[in-house]
Amino acid sequence: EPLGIAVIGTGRMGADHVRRIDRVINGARVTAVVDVDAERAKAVAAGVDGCTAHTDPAAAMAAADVDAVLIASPGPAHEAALLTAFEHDLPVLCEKPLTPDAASALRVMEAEQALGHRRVQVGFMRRYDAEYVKLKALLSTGQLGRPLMLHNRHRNVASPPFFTSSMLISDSVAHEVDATRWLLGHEITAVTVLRPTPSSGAPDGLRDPQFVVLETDGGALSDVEIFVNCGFGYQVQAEAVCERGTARIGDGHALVTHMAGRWGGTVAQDWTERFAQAYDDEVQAWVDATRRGEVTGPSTWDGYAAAAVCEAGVRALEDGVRTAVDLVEKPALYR
Ligand code: NAD
Ligand code: ISE
Repeated sequence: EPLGIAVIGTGRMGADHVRRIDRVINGARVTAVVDVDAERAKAVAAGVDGCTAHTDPAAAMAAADVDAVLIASPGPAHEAALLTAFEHDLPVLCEKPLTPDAASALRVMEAEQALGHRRVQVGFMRRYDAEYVKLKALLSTGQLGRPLMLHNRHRNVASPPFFTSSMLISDSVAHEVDATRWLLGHEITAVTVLRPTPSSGAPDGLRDPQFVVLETDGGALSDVEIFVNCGFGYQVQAEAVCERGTARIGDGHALVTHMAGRWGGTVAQDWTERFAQAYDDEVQAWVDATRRGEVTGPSTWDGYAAAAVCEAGVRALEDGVRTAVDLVEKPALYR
């Protein structure tokens, strides 16, 4: 029997995950979709055999053919959907961010602990990207020595109209926060945000780009250039500088052409293109683990830690000073 999944939120990511579950991955089918926009939910459901459309997440989660939940609504709606999923003791794949701030992430972590078992995989899909996986594997061998610094670049073509200066941190740099914690195996202890004069290509009032410096409890530094209106493409790069060498990913050199006196290649235009394989592998890994009765991948603890670092980052952006990150002690469930 394939796993019956309810997808909550059928916007850009949600609709793409519905397509992925329906056509790309094995062992699951979409049995329900939910959106506050009833017409959008109906339109997406119409394309999938046996899929019902809802406007209330609770109604979908109560349906007999729903075994698991994929949350792809906006971040502020995640907490309510997660708590409802816990009431039904359903496994969840929750798009990043787990929740928009540390207090709400803590409430989710406490509710999961009250269940007594892990139920959540957080959608930090870079952990499934082939290049990131290679970098992590190389660092783990110890051949390069201890990582000293990580340099990250994260560029989007253009930000959506609702994007605020703090979202550059909480929505975008959230990925580098998780990637840094995962690649280095360190917790982040402090955040500084430097703010160059905004690009004239950014919407009025948006602090874009920003330069973020993360300090870790292992004594490493991770810096992030976040530039969400770079205009030319979607680029995510990372370079680890270690005691005996460096390793770098994201140059996009898979195909290089030479023609008419020039050489070059193409730049991806958005995340659905750059991370297509990562999303497919992420959702397949979640379905496979769920069918085995296991929970793998980024945990609620990882979602909470990222939320706490991003919250400190937003304060650092506003105040212009280095801001320490205060994490609660890691609960036994996540050790
Ligand atoms: P979107 O605005 O395109 O879609 C969100 C959808 O959710 C809309 O259709 C909206 O009507 C619906 N919605 C709003 N409130 C709801 C609620 N309470 N219950 C049900 N539906 C609700 O946004 P998106 O770009 O698809 O982002 C969705 C999530 O995916 C966010 O958490 C975002 O951070 C995340 N995301 C992740 C990646 C990634 O690379 N992993 C990329 C983009 C977005
Ligand atoms: C978006 O929500 C994502 O998660 C993308 O991966 C990221 O590149 C973008 O900046 C975010 O807004």
